[in-house]
Amino acid sequence: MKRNIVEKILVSHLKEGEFVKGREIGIRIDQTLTQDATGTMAYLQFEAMGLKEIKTDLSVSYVDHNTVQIGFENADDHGYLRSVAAKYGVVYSRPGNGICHQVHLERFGKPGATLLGSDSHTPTGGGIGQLAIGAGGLDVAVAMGGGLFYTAAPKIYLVRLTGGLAPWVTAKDVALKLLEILSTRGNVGVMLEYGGPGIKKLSAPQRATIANMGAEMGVTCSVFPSDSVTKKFLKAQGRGADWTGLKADRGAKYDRVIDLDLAAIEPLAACPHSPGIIKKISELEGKPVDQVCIGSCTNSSYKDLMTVAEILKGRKISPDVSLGIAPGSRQTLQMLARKGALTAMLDAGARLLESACGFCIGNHFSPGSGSVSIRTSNRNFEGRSGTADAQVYLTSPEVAAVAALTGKFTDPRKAGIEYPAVKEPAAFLVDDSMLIKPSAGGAEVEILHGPNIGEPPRNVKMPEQLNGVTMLVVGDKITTDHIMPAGARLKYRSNVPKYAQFVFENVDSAFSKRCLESKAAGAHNVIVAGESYGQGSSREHAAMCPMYLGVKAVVAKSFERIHAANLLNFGIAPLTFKNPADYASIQAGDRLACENWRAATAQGKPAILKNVRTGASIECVCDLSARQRAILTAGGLLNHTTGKL
Ligand code: MIC
Ligand code: SF4
Repeated sequence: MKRNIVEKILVSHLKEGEFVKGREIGIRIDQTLTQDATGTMAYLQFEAMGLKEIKTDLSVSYVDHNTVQIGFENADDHGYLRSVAAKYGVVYSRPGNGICHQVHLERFGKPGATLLGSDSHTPTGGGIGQLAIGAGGLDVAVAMGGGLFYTAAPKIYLVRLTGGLAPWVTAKDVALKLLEILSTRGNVGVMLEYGGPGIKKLSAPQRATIANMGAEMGVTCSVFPSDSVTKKFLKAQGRGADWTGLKADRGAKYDRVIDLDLAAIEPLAACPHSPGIIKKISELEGKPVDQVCIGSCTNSSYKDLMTVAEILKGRKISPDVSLGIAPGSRQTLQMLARKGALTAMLDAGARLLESACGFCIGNHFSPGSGSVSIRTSNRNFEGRSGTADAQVYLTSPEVAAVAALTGKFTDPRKAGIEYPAVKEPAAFLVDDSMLIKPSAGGAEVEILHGPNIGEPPRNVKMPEQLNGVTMLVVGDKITTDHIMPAGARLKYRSNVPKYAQFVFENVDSAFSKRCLESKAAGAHNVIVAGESYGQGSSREHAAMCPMYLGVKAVVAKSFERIHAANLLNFGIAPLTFKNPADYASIQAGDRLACENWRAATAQGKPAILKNVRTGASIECVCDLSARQRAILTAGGLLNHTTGKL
């Protein structure tokens, strides 16, 4: 049988189910990654399930999100993560070592292997032919304990690239172009595979940039073939032995083919407030810019930042612009330092930021009120930068660097700057001293629990009947940043009762209090939403904290993949309207009752919600596998899995 790359990897890891499109399959996970903001809960849940050691080939715990360390909470989390890693056999990447996806690509990713990460941009690893998937922390904890990862056998689209990129046009522009084609919704259950003659001209980090932003399209993952380009990259990382070739069989089938001529792409930008609102830079030309941030897991590899340094070299940034640069990894930073590139950046007026997520998650470097910020990251959701009314645009590092010089959106092809011819290095600087490998005697390690680190909350079994009250009605494309803000609130990730105070903080600041009162009165809280609920991050707190607030169901027109899985993992039913027009008939405060609630969800039957105010019966679908229904009725995956692995 002729197989494409995605099928080859899935089939070679298949442990449960039949490989039939749309059916649930269980696959073995070879590698996992966690980052600190999702990691503390993932390891607390790992412990709560009674697991004693990891069963994967490799698990790595990165510290990259919460590194600002205002107060004791972040450093306490780092201490917990470091001790728990030593105890259970996990590699610990110290704060300062870089952003998980960039470091994993450099030091650990392997073509043909599966990687599950508690971060939505885990698919970055697809740049070197890894089947890399983002998931909630609890799914990652289960995979670390040897449990399977379940997903629907996907629809597989081929993106066939032809031609080559013109000077000043970059991998970021390819990702933005694909966002224009595929948009940020409607791609649940899709895995992207890249092919065609155009890929030969894309380096491994360029491919990783493209794979990274598949997360914004809502696809499960994006995979490139593993070829001579991949081999060269791994060799340059001193990891030639990790290479294996991987390509689609001639004549392999796809559900859809998207043809893209690289030569026809222009420098692009995603405009406020969605990665899917794409314009040409030439259309934005002249618009004043207040802030430029270069970095993040999308665009801060060695070549990205060397190119930025070359653009800045011998020039000064505009007096009206604040420029921050965060190299994606310590490897990149050390190489920039040795090459004198940091000098060029600092001389131009750049502010050097830590090798971490930082500005991307609104953890610092928030722009001024109403100001325009150009960022090389992957998400520009409203308020994510930490400034509610900032206008955030996403571009390539090249466009960002030129704008920092001119103080306005500038088509880089017309800026009078020669395109810097930076090459990928033949050998990267390899210094793994900030990766702490577990040693023997883990059982003796004492786990450090700071006062901000609580127990993971457990849900109760699904109630027999739903005594629902609509706590909130929201529209389309609600992101997990709307549901569970990060930024300044990020430090409460290990303290659910505290973090739960901020659920929907920027949408309806009374939400949390109202939910707790309603829960105390014995009601079951319900959220009603439009299309594509739960876009963006993998943060399971966007389900865990609503669970803590007594939310039992979210009724939406449609859901995004990771968030729907997280809702289920915490015993919240992700229901879709049979008739989307019913959405408009529900108001905040409406009582939604369902008599056969547990039976309906347990048996996969439609749930009929009776709106007590209008008398209408609203048919909702809960399209789940038998395994998922068992998780839901148990009140979530923690209850369902404890004692079973
Ligand atoms: C993000 O980019 O939104 C994050 C912060 O990396 C999240 C993870 C988190 O919320 O901790 C993600 O992408 O999954
Ligand atoms: Fe970090 Fe931003 Fe990447 Fe998320 S998207 S992992 S916050 S750099």
